[in-house]
Amino acid sequence: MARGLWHHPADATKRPDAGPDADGGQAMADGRWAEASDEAGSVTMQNDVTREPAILMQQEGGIHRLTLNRPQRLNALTRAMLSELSDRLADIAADATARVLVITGAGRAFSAGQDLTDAGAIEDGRACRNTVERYYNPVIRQIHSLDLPVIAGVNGIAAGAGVSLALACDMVVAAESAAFDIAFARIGLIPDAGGTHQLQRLLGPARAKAAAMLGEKIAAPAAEQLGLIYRAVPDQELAATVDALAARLANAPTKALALMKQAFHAGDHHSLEQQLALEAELQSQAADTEDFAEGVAAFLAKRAPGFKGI
Ligand code: T3D
Repeated sequence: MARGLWHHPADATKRPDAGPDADGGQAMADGRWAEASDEAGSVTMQNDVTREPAILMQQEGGIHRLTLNRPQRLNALTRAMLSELSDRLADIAADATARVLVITGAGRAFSAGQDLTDAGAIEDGRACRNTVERYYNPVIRQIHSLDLPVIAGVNGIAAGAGVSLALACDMVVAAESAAFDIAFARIGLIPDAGGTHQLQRLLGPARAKAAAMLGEKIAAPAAEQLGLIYRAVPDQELAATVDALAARLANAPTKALALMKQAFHAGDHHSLEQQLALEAELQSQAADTEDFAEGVAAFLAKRAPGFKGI
């Protein structure tokens, strides 16, 4: 695996326009992030005393990496961060060279979910609806519809919407010491950002309802056993495991993977007949790619394929 993708966030490539001076933000003395919102609830990107962006973006060899970067708050999600995340996801969607995306967290957490101090985000039902509809749902839809595989590298605790964010990804690999904290009930909310959808689909309704209603914290090894995530690995192996997966996927037939993703998502609500029809359509698209021609040619020539993602 090429170096760099698991470097300390401070090493990451930074957008020159993401700093506090670029958007009028104010660093707060205690290191928290300041935010500014207009009457309609829109939020401008701000910064903290580290003067780093809330979302770090790195790219190398078709592998994109987004790091939630607010470790002093366990990467709790503000509307500013979600806006930034949405912008970065749009950048990746527009990048024809992108082959795989890794999402992870800086510090000891993946994400503690909604920042409960984000003024204006959760005051009442109206604010919550606005936060969910304008900030969370677009990000979940973007990950869902991204035409490439998305890996969540869950480096530590994921709580509330942090769980939903991880589960929106195509493959979740977690450090063994990480946990998935279905925290919503503890503060009187329901799982959102696709949480009810993913938990029910992955755990089954009986287990999902109990986990949500009891506010269970599911340790990563148990999450793997339950089928909630792909793999739990020893903490010291997380970086290498995610890097190896990303490298492998970056050399895979990306278009076929994107079509698979589409088929699996549709399979959530399709009958067998609908799914058979969809598979026929998507297979015809896969068969028209250069990578399919390369895959067959490589097989017949008894050599490794060189997929280009086209
Ligand atoms: O509008 C909407 O509907 C919004 C959408 C909501 C979806 C949600 O995500 S609701 C769920 C929100 N999340 C939570 O309720 C989890 C809250 N956090 C925790 O329960 C615990 O922090 C953890 C179990 C995640 C970790 O515990 P621990 O003991 O390892 O760490 P800690 O000491 O609690 O947290 C460290 C710091 O992070 C601490 O700050 P301090 O005291 O050092 O200044 C803590 O306040 C801060 N922090 C942790 N989570 C959040 C947070 N600050 C703001 N918001 C948080 N969610």
